[in-house]
Amino acid sequence: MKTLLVLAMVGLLAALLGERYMALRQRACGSRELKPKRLPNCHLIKGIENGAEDIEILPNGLAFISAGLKFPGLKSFAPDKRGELLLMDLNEENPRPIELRISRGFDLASLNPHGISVYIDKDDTVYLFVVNHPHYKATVEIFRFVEDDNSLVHLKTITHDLLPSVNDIVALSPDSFYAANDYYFREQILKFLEMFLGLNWANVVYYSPKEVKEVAGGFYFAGGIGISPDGKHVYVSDSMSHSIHVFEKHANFSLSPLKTLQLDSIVDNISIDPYTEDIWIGGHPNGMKLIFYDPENPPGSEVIRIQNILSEKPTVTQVYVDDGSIIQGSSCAAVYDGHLFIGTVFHRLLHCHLDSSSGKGQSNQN
Ligand SMILES: *[C@@H]1O[C@H](CO)[C@@H](O)[C@H](O)[C@H]1NC(C)=O
Ligand SMILES: CC(=O)N[C@H]1CO[C@H](CO)[C@@H](O)[C@@H]1O
Repeated sequence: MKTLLVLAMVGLLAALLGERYMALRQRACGSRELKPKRLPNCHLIKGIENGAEDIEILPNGLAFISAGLKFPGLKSFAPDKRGELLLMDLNEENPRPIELRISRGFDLASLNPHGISVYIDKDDTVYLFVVNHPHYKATVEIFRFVEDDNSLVHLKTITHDLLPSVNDIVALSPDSFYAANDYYFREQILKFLEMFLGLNWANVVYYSPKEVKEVAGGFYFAGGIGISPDGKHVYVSDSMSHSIHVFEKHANFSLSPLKTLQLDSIVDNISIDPYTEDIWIGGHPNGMKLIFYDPENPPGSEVIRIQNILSEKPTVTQVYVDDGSIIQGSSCAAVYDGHLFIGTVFHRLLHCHLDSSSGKGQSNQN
């Protein structure tokens, strides 16, 4: 009798795990076959060989890039090299990245930058906020950018119980921000369990020196966050439910959900064109290929543009698709003055010239 009971329980557990595994595959896969959709004028930027995970572009065309991310379970072509923060002047004909110098006192050897965000003060001081994973922990580093000598002065390191697994941030002032946690848990094993069981416990947290609070929750994996140019709306990408969530931002920094846009890709980082207000997203067409890296069958890249997200019928356009033969594992897409930059988790950075027709054709409503 006891044996029977144990067998029944093992069977039940196996069935449960099997079901969870199939559900995880469903979430991580994005089952589509990729039809490449390339742009005519693209080239890979020299000097970026192991990731350009996030890109932030200043109004004057200077771009910050976080490079060399190392993350448990993700490929790295240079596992022993520390991460870097790069600067690139997009006004140049052939922009080249240079490494930003970081002030003494900051533990450079443990730099492992992830999402980044910029805040520009009234007096034009530029603050660079960097999600960092020193020894795979999660911190937010705040730097002041000194343009005269392309350096960063480290101002502070922020850690908090409500910032267990920060992935991306939006800077709101010189010392406050929204942070997207991709997991609820801090420890790797519990994160794995959270992902495996498909718990939607990831959240968005508002941080300031005076107040720290959860402002949105219920995400499977909050992988990207962005704010509208007028500061009234906040966008969160939930990579594992393939959706973009739109929130209204209140004066007290609370967020109320407005709508959710369902897409067909593992949406990652969000970037917003300050002029058109279009939302640009780098996505992973197949998450399994990202996790189980095979150079013979690499993960592809996809760039999606959303126009008029607040309207009843937003226009969703697949602007660029590659099967991985050119660029692998796109994590972000940012535009500046007719140029599109496609960054990746561990691969390279692609620079494309957008002409007036690019991206406008073949829009598919979603
Ligand atoms: C924040 O402001 C919104 C809108 O005014 C309000 O509905 C909400 O209750 C406020 N939240 C807190 C925590 O004060
Ligand atoms: C800036 C940001 O949202 N970071 C995300 C960009 O892409 C990588 C790769 O998946 C994610 O891990 C980060 O979440």
